Amino acid sequence: MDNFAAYQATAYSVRDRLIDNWNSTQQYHSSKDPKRVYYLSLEFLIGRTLDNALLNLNVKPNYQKALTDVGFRLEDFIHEEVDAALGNGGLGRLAACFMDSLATLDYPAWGYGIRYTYGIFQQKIVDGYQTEYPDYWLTFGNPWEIERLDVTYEVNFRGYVEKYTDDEGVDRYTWEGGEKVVAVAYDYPIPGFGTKNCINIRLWSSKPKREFDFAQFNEGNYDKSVEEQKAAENITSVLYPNDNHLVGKVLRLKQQFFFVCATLQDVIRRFKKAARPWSEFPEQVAIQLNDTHPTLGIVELQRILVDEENLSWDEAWDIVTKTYSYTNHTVLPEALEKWSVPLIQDLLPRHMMIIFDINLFFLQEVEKKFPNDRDKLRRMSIIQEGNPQYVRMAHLAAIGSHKVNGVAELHSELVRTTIFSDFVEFYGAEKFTNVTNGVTPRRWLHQANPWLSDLITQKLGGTQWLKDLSQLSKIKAYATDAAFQKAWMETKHKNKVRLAEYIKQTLGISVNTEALFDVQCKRLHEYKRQFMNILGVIHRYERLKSLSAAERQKIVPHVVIFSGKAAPGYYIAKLIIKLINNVAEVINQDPEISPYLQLIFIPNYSVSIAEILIPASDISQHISTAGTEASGTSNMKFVLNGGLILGTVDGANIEIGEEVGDENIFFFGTLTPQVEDIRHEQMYRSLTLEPRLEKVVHSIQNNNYGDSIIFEPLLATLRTDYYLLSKDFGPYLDSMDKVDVAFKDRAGWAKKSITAAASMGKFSSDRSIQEYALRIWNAKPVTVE
Ligand code: 26W
Repeated sequence: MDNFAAYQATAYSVRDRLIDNWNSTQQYHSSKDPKRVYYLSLEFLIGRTLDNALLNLNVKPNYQKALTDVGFRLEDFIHEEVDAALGNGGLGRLAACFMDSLATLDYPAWGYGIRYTYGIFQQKIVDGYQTEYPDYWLTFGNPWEIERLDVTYEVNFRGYVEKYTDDEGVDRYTWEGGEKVVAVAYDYPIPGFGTKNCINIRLWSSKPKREFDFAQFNEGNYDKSVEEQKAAENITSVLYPNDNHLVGKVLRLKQQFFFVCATLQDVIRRFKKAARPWSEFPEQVAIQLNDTHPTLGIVELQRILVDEENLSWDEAWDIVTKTYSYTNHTVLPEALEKWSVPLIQDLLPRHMMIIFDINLFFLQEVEKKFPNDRDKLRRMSIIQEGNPQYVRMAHLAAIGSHKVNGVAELHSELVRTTIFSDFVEFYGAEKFTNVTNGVTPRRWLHQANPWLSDLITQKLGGTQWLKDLSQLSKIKAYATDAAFQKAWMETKHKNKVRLAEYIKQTLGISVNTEALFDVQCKRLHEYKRQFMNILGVIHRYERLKSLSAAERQKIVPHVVIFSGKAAPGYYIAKLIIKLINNVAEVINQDPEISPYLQLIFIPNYSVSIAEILIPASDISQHISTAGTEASGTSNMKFVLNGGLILGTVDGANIEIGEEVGDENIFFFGTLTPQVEDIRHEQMYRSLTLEPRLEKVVHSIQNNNYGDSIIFEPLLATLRTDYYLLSKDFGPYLDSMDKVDVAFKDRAGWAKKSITAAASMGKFSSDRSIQEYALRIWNAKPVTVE
């Protein structure tokens, strides 16, 4: 039996245990019929399951022993599992962390999403450039899903609307005709840590209604006979690889409707098992929209209640708005979803009518409250006027929900004061709230960093901290204890060695594990400023070159590591990857400098790579232009693993700073309120670059890092410098120097690392989920007996 077979055998055995708990949980919930929480997300970035399931079920040692008895080692084959990578980045991974917390905290919750045949593309680097390959993750089957051929629903597209008058003389509409496809459920059991509760992520896959058009086939039209089948399967084929950038493709809109339509039928079927009146629906059901992507669910529920269940418009709308709540994850204008009216009209004619009605009734209320303010009506309308008109999904989501939340304090404030300022005035401030993101300590410490997890468990005398992360603060008492510092830094070193082995294996480069490991891994985006980081690396390299051998000895050696994918159509982001790789080529082949500086781009960033990278970092960079990164969640994972942050005053960095204390985080850069003013200034005078930046740019233009002509479009972005690289470059380099000074003091660094990690209790996703449950869902835990 080879490693892959051993993995599969183990996985199928663990799957049986999961299914046991999952069945008990479902039965228990059915008997109690509590209020359910439904988390609707177009993305779930789960990663691997085997290790996570073994740890959450608390059976890892038993499995290890049993495997040893038959001549296998778990560590040898655990990496055989392919990641479930059904997400782009932060939003998708947050959904996965939330499912772990919902299960662990005993909530009767469901995740709903799409079972994409192809997850996020695989990235390979060819000649320094990103190239994309399909992520066909289901080739060898998937032990972690249960195909539910017994759970299927029809989903309709196109067709037409018919009007009739009901017995009470009310105008009613029905959606007729159209093209039907079938949604098939695939269930993913999600075990809680230290509980029997095992919840479910239900992912939908599209299938044709009829496998085959026999009439066409018999007439010899073989292509035509399978056309319908292919079109139906296409809907759930591929995850759209754009993060924080809208690309308005029809197929994406089809995915969104397909998903919410199947989900609502499933939710309503469960609700109808008990013969409750519709008015009780919001007491039994809370639906959370993970960004605007599932917003059509608001319209679809209204349609079902009015057209199919014959409720009055007002009764229905009351139920809808009490049921839904919406999380905003970005205020970047290019990421706010808009769909053209003709497109929706064609695909979902009845829904387009309902959106117009929702808008009409809403604007009537606005007009009542703020009479004669045409401009306000125009700004607040769901419909953006123009040719064509557009539907603003964020407005629809906010109007159709009882709560709207941002994902970190600063971001929620920006939500209130920028994109929804008129809405705050209209609804009152209470509708707009904050729930700061969190991460699950089970995956991001216990699983990813077993050495550190064991050390903490030893010190705290048990694993209770994994269910109550605030208990971590007890290790602050040992922050200056020399023996504890030593043990702590030894785990960091082991993790650096583990990462170095991975780098050696995949890239053939040996990195210096005594160096400071400086990591930036996240989606490539101009607002995240990987460009500023690589320009800083060039600056460091050229300064090292200018030093004498003796002077170099005093410099803290750095291993700089980048990882991340660029959206395939995002040209500038792809150029940044190319520049990083070109610079790496020069630095790593310079034997004079390599002892002091190495530069690594790890291809194909994924959850599994993050699990190796994060525990190994000394410093990680979270350097977005202030006001652009809604929260960030990897920042939390790094600090939880004893890494420190070099970051801007943005997103959750700010709250991390509040918890760990100013001396344990390296902040720099322009503050949010100044960003707009600086942009404005920069528009009216031609920009002179910060001198050290200017020098670096010249060096690139002098072809020191390959033929510079390919980088022209990238360098040109510095002329308008929308993301303020030039403004922040000096302070950025200066705080990097402060990092180096701090790193030289080994005991001082250990103290910072321990204190910072011990201060991270707030950033457990358990805390986030408890806030949602209490303040948004009004849902209570149910202990499965
Ligand atoms: C329609 C195109 C599109 C696709 C994805 C627009 C926006 C998105 C996501 C909302 C982008 C995203 O993942 N946002 C990230 O959400 C994380 C979880 O809240 C935050 O931590 C990140 O700061 C935010 O960028």
